[in-house]
Amino acid sequence: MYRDNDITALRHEMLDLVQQRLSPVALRYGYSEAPLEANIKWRPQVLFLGNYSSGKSTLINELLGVPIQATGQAPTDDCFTVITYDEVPGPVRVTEERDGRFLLNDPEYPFENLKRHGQRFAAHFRLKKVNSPFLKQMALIDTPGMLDSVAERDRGYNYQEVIGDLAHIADLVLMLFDPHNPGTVREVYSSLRETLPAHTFEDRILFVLNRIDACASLNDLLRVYGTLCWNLSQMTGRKDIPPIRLTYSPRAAEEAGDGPVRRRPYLQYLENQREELRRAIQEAPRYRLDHLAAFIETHADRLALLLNALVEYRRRLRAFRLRSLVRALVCGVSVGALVVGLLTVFGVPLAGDPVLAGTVGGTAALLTAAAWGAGLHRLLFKRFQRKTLASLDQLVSLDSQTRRDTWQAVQPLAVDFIRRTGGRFSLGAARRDFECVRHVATEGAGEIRAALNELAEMRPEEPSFRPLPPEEGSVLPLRKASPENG
Ligand SMILES: Nc1nc2c(ncn2[C@@H]2O[C@H](COP(=O)(O)OP(=O)(O)OP(=O)(O)O)[C@@H](O)[C@H]2O)c(=O)[nH]1
Ligand SMILES: [Mg+2]
Repeated sequence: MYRDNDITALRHEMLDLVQQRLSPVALRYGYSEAPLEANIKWRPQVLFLGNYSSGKSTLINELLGVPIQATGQAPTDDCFTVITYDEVPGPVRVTEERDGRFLLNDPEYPFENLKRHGQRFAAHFRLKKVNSPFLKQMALIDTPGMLDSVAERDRGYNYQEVIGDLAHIADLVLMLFDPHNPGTVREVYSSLRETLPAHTFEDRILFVLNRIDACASLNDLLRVYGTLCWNLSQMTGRKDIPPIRLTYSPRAAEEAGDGPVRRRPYLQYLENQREELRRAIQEAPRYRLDHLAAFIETHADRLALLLNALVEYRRRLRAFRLRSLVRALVCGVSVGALVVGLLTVFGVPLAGDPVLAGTVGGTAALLTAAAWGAGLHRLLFKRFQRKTLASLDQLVSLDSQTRRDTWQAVQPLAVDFIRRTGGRFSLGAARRDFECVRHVATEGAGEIRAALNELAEMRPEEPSFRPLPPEEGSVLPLRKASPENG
């Protein structure tokens, strides 16, 4: 409980940091069109994927303690269902249901980006609120089972893109298989081969071989397990075999026959890893913290490098303008003096009249400077701009592979911003913004990692760090462990 409270408090502090320090800068310099926190501000999410009838909905019902999702042997449910918590007293039940249009348009939810999948998808997207204690810290997303026989157009929306978008914001992705289809379904192949690697990280995916009670014998199970491992290695391209949880639902198995253990004696030698799976799912809020920390580090680093380049560009532009002004003045004064000299040579009696000489020379100087500004300066500015944009890499130091990778992500944004503004942005403000995001990227990231380490050392039931006033200059209002907690 204490630990849960800490996890929630730390999550809010990290979100505040993104909202207050990173987002305004990101919006100001064209780094992002929407506030950065839009996709991460909601609760931790667990995405359930897998082939049809692999037992996704049965597992969800089991976790929640109520049969709120339809289950059945054939492909049963063709909807994406977001299941979230509702603080309503009484027996556990669905307390509210909303359709896809609501979910896609309400800014409280992080699904606005999915609007692009169109009306057909919206009709297959829905929200269920349930007052199950399991949902207090997270939301679950049930998905339509993956199939062999459909083409994208049969579904009416791009299924792979939808699960890609959902996987992108999920903290944990469960991929369920069953003995009838151990990695042999076409849509599973596409999602593991292409979609998931492009939208999430390997360590966020949990593989589950479910319904193992459906195997006829231990030999049969070993054959299924071997097939799944082989298929996974083909699909993921990994040399090692990822851990695969072996599970079954005792209740569904009981309903399917005359008792799984009696029917399948080998099951008594195998641990049903259902409980382990439940514990892994319950860790989703902690995974969310890791993901938020990585999110903050990545974006703070990128923004810092972007601003570093913009500040350097703006400094060079200021120097260029100064040089140009000096040239205009020197040129103006020279032309003014030349005009006075020439008029004197050609017999105009200016020497005796210093006021007239000054007026003529000054006017000539001013006209020359104005002509410089309107003509030559513009030409030179275009050249400066062209040369600087072509060699933008020289504005920042790229002394490590990490910085080179970061630069690759922000270089087009820097070019775009400079082109769009024509260099008309405040150097002072850019410097202040740079210092702000650099502070987050260094001190802030360090504080977050320290807090996460502290949290990782705590046992779930242990009372946690007590709120202390934030330290002077600290980025997060983070707390140190009190001495009693060790
Ligand atoms: N024997 C056995 N049957 C199971 C198990 N888990 C689920 N089932 C049954 O398998 C069938 C399919 O389960 P669902 O939970 O509907 O599967 P799903 O993955 O949600 O299927 P779709 O929604 O169609 O993709 C149902 O009849 C369940 O009762 C299990 O561990 N063992
Ligand atoms: Mg289902």
